Amino acid sequence: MSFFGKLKERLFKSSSRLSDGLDEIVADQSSTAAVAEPTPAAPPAQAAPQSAPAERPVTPAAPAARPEPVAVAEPKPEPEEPAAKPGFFARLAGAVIPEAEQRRLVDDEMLETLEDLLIRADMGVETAARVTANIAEGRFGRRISARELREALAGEVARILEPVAKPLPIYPRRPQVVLVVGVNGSGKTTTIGKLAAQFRAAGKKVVIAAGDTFRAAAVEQLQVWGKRADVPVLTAAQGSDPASLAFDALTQAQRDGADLLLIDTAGRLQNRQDLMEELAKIVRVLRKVDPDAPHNTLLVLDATTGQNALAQVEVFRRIADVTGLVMTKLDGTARGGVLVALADKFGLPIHAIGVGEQIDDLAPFDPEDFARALVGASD
Ligand SMILES: Nc1nc2c(ncn2[C@@H]2O[C@H](COP(=O)(O)OP(=O)(O)OP(=O)(O)O)[C@@H](O)[C@H]2O)c(=O)[nH]1
Ligand SMILES: [Mg+2]
Repeated sequence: MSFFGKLKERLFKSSSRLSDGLDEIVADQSSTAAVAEPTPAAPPAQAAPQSAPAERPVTPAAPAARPEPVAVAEPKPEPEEPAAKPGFFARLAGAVIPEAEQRRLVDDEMLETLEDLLIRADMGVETAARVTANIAEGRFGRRISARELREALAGEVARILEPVAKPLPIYPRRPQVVLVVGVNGSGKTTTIGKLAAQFRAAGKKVVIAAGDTFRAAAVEQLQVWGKRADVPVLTAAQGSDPASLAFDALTQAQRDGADLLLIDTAGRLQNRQDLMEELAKIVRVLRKVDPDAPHNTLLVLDATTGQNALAQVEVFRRIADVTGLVMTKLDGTARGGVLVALADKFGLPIHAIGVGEQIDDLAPFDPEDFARALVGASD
């Protein structure tokens, strides 16, 4: 399967939520404004078409016996309106009438529904408003199909993501020190294992430092990944100072002529001041060996935390001078839109995304593929 296919399949929850929502917006002809105007003659003025004539559904009466499409893994968010409304039948009709035939007037009501949908997809209030305004531009007062809406949205999302999609840069300087930070369980250790395997496969000499000295299990977990990736894992006694392990690891990596040193750290909640100070200490100690280290500080974010990811970026950026993001667990969450909010708000590079627990489930971040997968657009 192409990576796009895999991404789309993995992002199923996010894209099905958004995609279904887009279909519903267009199929919902209950609005008085959703009138069949023969041609999109209306000027793109922001004045709402108050004088819109009475409702005239575009779609013929639906064969109501048709079941709803089944490809929905979770309850659809239906906040505003009761189910038994003209839009409901229009939606049923959507199952039999080709998508291209259904069009919906882009008016204030439609745009408001779209904005709500984007907020529910975790894009954040500001980003959702901006995206909606951009979609309105040049389309207001015109009639749009679900496919066109999906394409327009994919375009807007890709435009936001484009500037931040950057693979982890590799510098000529050796060893390049990559410090990996994040809250508990965000996927740091797994991401290190995946990165190690990929860089190893690309011919780099990689060393991992098991900087999470709190949990014995953390070291074992990293050793398993090290074995899978065929990369040595440097460890220290449980409970020992992670900064001193980082120091030793960098000295050894220099001695061994390693290309990359990946340093795992313990998960730390952003409100634990002591743990945050420990992180700052790791950085200070690394700089004693190499004033430019760490060359990259990756913040690993769990997509399932939704909007909380934004707060995590703010705190970690203050403490650890974050240079880039990795977002994990985009499979199995309906909150993939948070990545758009992150890109829009911080502009930090997004190096990779995690779409599963296996070694090859870390992919470079391709903005166009991601945008299309997120909104459920076709390949
Ligand atoms: N579905 C899915 N699971 C993931 C992904 N990345 C990590 N995980 C899982 O998330 C859980 C936590 O991952 P870890 O890598 O241990 O997270 P961590 O940040 O090192 O956790 P702590 O060291 O406890 O702070 C594990 O069960 C991983 O298998 C991903 O992209 N998709
Ligand atoms: Mg860990």
